Amino acid sequence: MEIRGAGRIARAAAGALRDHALGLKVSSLEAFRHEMERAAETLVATRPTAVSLPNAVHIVMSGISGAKSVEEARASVVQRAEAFIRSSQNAVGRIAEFGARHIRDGDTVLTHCNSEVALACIIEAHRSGKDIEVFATEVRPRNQGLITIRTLNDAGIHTNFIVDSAVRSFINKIDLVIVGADAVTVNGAVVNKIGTSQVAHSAHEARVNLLVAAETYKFAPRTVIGELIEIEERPPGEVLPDEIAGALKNVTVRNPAFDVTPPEYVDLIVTEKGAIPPQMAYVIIREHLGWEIEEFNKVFAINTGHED
Ligand code: RI2
Repeated sequence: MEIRGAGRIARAAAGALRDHALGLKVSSLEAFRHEMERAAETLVATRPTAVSLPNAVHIVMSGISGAKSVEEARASVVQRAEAFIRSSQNAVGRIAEFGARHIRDGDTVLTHCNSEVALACIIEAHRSGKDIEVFATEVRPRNQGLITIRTLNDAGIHTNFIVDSAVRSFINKIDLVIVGADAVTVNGAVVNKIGTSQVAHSAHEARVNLLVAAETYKFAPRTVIGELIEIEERPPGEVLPDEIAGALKNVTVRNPAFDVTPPEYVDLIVTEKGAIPPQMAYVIIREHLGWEIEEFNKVFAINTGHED
């Protein structure tokens, strides 16, 4: 939780692999591959939901198998990691540009949690001279809304800070909801911070459009073969102090960190390749993430132990 936001997590993982590759003192290619794979597994295991993390690791590691020497493998990791970090930063800029076009002068925008790329859209709209107002939620239990309101405050954008349960009370004042994503599945469902699906439900009921700002590496390739996104459940102490919960013998505190918003509640997903309806998520996975169906089969074979 020291690094927050699916994009920053992905960039941090790419940077960690690069640094690890640069520091590895091994003589055989086999040992280099083994050490890098171990590092990749450690990184992927840190957060189960944000698919940007395994996607970034996959992109950085994908040159190792074809390398003929340690130096070639090392150079490939470094080059791919740096290219990923650069393209990830560029993606935020492009999405901000595309997303801002959907925000009109005079709009009131609601956002939930702290998404670098959703905020970039809002800040870009403000920067281009549009007069906008924002409602930002608190985001229990980790209060990421505080980071959001500080960023918006520093950008000079008038912001209303509300508790999560107040969304429906204010939804009729809202023109557009913009959120980020930790993962987008092949059917266009959006996995994002817990509470997003309630926000989306309120917006849908009130006929308020919901826009998701998500880089293409947040789309989840393995959902094509039916794999589900694991929802991280965090320690109950984040919700209720252990000394209080411990005294309540019949109470269980549950703390899922993410939820799933169905595609019917999503109007548009803005990626760096352009804005798409959620139904087009498969095209992003197939054409922009570079995952071939053979690769799904390979992953599937590893997971099940079957060869076909
Ligand atoms: P960006 C965050 O997860 C939030 O759920 C946010 O909406 C999403 O990642 C995308 O964030 P966490 O890391 O990549 O706070 O747009 O658990 O910054």
